[in-house]
Amino acid sequence: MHHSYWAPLFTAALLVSTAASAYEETGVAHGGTIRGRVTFLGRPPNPRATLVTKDVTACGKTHIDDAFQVSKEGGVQDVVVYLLDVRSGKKWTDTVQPTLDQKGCHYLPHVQVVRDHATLQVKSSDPVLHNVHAFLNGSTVINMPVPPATSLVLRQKLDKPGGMQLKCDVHAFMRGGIFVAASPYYALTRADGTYEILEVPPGSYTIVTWHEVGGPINEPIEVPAGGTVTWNARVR
Ligand SMILES: [Cu+2]
Repeated sequence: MHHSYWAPLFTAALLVSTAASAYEETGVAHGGTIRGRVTFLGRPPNPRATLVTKDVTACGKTHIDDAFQVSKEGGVQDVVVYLLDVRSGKKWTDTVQPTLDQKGCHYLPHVQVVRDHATLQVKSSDPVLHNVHAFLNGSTVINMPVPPATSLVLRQKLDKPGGMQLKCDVHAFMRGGIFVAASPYYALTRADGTYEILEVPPGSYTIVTWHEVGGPINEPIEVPAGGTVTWNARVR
């Protein structure tokens, strides 16, 4: 019988696709909102200046450390606030072709969130060699030299969810971050540290922060149907 021969194969394929469990856009009824503000815990550090000894024409003579962007009122910019393990809900609204540029020996944007399985376009606006060295939990996941050719666009598929720290091996002071999101339930804090996550299916979640050097924070949160919940965090 053909059926009994093929059935185990189909079952195996089904198990594999279930285990991968990609995010599903199902729509949301009576979604809730999470909003709040991330502030610096304690006294914000004075931005460190590094003396540049190489490629000064492109990089400038000093490089101001841009890991922590803290506003006068203590708000921290570029913190990713996200919900853990959300399998279905609202539609993705992120850009399909995220870009990482290298300009004046800075990664631009300094921190960005991209959707899982997106293809990152890597380019350089500088006349010097750069390198995109990305670490996820301390391990190298990308190590890509970027030659000084402004028309060149390199492509890198991103398929490991989580926050990656970026570092240029040519200019050790060049740092940045890319967060690969497994669901669209994330926000990147604004200059004043505020953020909001919309259209959350009502229920219990774990809310998490990721910052290129600070945190992380991890807490339970309850999102009411059609309502708003405030969640503030302090990072350092
Ligand atoms: Cu560089």
